[in-house]
Amino acid sequence: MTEKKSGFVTVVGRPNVGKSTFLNKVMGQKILIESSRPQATRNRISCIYNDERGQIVFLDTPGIHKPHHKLGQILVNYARNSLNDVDVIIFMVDPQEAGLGDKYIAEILKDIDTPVFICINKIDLINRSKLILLLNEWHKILDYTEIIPVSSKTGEGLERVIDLIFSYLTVGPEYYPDDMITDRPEIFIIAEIIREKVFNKTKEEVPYAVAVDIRSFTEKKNMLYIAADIIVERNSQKGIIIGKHGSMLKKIGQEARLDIEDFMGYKAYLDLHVRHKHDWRNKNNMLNSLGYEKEQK
Ligand SMILES: Nc1nc2c(ncn2[C@@H]2O[C@H](COP(=O)(O)OP(=O)(O)OP(=O)(O)O)[C@@H](O)[C@H]2O)c(=O)[nH]1
Ligand SMILES: [Mg+2]
Repeated sequence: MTEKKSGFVTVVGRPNVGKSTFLNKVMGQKILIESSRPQATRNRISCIYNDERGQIVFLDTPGIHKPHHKLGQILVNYARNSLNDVDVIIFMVDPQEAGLGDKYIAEILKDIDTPVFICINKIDLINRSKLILLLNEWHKILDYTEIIPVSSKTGEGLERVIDLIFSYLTVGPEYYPDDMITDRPEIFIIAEIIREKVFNKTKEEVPYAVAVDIRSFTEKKNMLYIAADIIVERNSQKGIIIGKHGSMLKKIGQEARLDIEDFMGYKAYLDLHVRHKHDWRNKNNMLNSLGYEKEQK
């Protein structure tokens, strides 16, 4: 029997280029929050991919952007720190001319020795001649190891990415049991499912002002009982999330429950409350208690 390979691969890029969608498609299962709005991902989350060749531990990261509050600074550091101690870096871009944000990330990557794969995502949205222009453009911007056009929507190019990653990995141990799909506990994923529904149903500042805190989680006779707080930054945001006669909160709850049942394979009962914690995104103690911890550089 040939020995199995293993390694770590981080996925970085500007917000909204499709990093989380890419990993959900690779995993064949929805684990990570996806949104048409930028800055959806707020943590570094491992997704553990296994096949007969071995194990790849992928890290999903928050989009790299110019931060405007303490939470933003923490998130950008999660992404930047993920560049250390990985075997391959996937730099994901969208199929537009490279902007300032892309060039900023490219500059950071120039100083790093790890192999960099540029994945041009969303190629389902462009034609071949545009793709050729983009390939030429990236060739001038960064001395990458591989460049791979992909569509995380259709799955095009994803197998090639996995094949190429394995070609850069060496024989190594299984870092996680092969039935584990993420390093995060179930309650973290459940909180993310609820946050995704709020994030995608609200507008302007509200999606960014929301965090989810699971208050209790019990399992009785094949049924899950989950109580969660949706935390907002300002009192006025409470009414927006609750909606007229509670209609918005009800919709959030219904959609989240279905996804939670899908993920957990159990029927679930979800009890949601909206609470106000003033300016939580700028307060260290609240950021810590919600699990957004400052990392050493
Ligand atoms: N057409 C098309 N849309 C895509 C593709 N991949 C992702 N998207 C869409 O792009 C948007 C952003 O996707 P996400 O996966 O949330 O992006 P992200 O890079 O994780 O964003 P942040 O977490 O904010 O950094 C969503 O609306 C996705 O449905 C693709 O290959 N084709
Ligand atoms: Mg994301």
